[in-house]
Amino acid sequence: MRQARDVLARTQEADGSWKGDYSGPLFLAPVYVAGLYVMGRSPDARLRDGLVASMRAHQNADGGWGLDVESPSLVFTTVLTYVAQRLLGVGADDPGLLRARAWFLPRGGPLGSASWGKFVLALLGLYDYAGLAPVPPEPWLLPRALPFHPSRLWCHCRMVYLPMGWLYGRRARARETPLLAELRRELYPQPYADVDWKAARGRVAGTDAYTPHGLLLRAVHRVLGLYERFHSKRLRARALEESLALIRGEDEATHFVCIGPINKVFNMVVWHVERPDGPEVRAHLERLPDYLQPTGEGITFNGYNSSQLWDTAFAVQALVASGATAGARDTLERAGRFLEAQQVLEDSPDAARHHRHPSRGGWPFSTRAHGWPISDCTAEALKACLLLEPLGLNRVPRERLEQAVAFILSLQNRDGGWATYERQRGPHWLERLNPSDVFAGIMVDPSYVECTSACVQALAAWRKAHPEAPVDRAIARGADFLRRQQRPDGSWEGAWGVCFSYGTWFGVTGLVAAGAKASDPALRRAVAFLEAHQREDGAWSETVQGCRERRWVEGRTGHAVTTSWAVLSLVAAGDADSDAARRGAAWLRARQGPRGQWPQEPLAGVFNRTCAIHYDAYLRIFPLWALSLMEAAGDGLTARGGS
Ligand code: LAN
Repeated sequence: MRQARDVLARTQEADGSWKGDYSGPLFLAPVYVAGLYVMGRSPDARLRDGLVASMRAHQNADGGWGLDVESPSLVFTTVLTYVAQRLLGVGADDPGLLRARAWFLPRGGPLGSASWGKFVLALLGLYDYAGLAPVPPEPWLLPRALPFHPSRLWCHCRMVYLPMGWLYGRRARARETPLLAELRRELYPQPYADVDWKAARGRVAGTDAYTPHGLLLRAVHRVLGLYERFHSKRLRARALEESLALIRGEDEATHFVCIGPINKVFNMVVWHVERPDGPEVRAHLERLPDYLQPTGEGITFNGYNSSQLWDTAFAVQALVASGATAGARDTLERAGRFLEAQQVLEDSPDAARHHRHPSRGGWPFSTRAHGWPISDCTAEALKACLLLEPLGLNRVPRERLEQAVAFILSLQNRDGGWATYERQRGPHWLERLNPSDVFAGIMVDPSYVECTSACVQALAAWRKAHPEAPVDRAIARGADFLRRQQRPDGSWEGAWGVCFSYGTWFGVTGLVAAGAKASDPALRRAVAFLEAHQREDGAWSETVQGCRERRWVEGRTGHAVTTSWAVLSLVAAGDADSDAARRGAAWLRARQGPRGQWPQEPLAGVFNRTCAIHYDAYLRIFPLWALSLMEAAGDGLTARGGS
């Protein structure tokens, strides 16, 4: 534990945060490269070499690229990565690219790609707009009260389709170059002029079709296709204007960071088309490096501008659990300053106009500049502050903690749970209109076990410090939601971490925070579930394939992060002295390397059920946390004298 604590202390940034690698998805860097190319720009030599090296490092044995660094090949990412490398100057005769072509040509090339890939290719002039399922900007002009108004979509989804709609409405397209003409010859199994674009609209290769298009979506696409043929120019102009105003609002509210990597690039391209070299383009370019991530293999594009706040809030909780000794005090002090500096202190400008929920008091996932606070990030930060308070290290004043509580309360859904950034706005059936092919659960922001548990825990911690706080009902409703979400086998399915071990950790800790006793049948069922999945060697192990298949899928070896979540769940459920918990802790100790680190293992994060993402700091945080709680619970096996 001392060594693990030293590792955390050593890897803290000067600003008090932990800033781990947040890469993993493989569709982000190619979109970035394509965006730059549309803007007539290219990265400098160092960046170019880093990007190419990283892409090469993640090519699968079959010649393709996966949705993320661990997934099997998709046409979407394979074609985009091929194009990105060509745009970065790699020759068509490059052995890696030859293998890629051999993989994607039999699958139809761009014609088999998931929809976002086709869109990016259309921007480059490598795919005809007639071959896209329509994404017109007009829906933004519909009455807000309609259940399918775009403002009701999950914020990540609507922020991607917002600039897409604008670019689609303008049929924006890169200036033609000889390289693009070559690419049109390289990408397709048939001559470009012979492609049947209308037939290409609904086509998608089996590898890319995770979320099939149902009847409803196909009907909507037919209607939109008709509209596209006969649309009014005036209405289009108004819709473009409205979209641009909302794009500007997003840019300003996020200081040009944008909510995520995709809308960051698309918004930047929008401004390039609207006002080349204008102030918006310059502001966007300045914030681009925020997303770049150097890795052991090269340089890539992160899934967010960072995961700093999230990692820091967890690191504080692990360090406090490990006993805030003199050594950890400085570390915690700096972390406390970081938490203080990242709270969002004001609502975003003209919030209602831009369909934004009030932000004041919340914490974001990354940094304050990002400007989009999240329910569970606020909850974890609040928990961390409340742990720092008795140590004299919390720097957030009482009034601002109250604002955080109010922010959390304002986000509770009618079903008692919490979604991510906003209250649930759209009906569940909206999910049937998901046109992404490769993602699930992108249309609606419903209540999640993780967000709900974190909010319940934070409110319970707040109530402990301030027994008069009016949060009882919110906690009880949250706990009810958690109980309803438990599966018959005793587990909870996680949405943002891999997978049932992650969800179950939140399910258990949420119920316990709300007052569930160790004898509670829900907790007993959860314990039984975890025990049933413990390996011979005492570890637990889950892979992202389990998120895709929605069942427990074991990896080849035990995973320290999975094992930590299981041990943390057992301790919370009152089973710290069980055989299962002891064997789990013993495995964790044996797995720790000589310098206090746990060896790299498969990615532990996920989004939208299919894409894995790297939470670099988890390996430094969760084993320490789990061992600390075991030690505190009196596990005779831990090296007591040494900590
Ligand atoms: C994230 C990162 C943080 C994450 C937690 C706070 C951990 C979670 O508890 C709630 C959901 C949230 C906020 C989350 C949602 C999906 C995100 C934004 C990401 C995984 C980071 C990247 C991903 C985003 C959607 C990637 C871009 C791709 C699209 C499909 C738009």
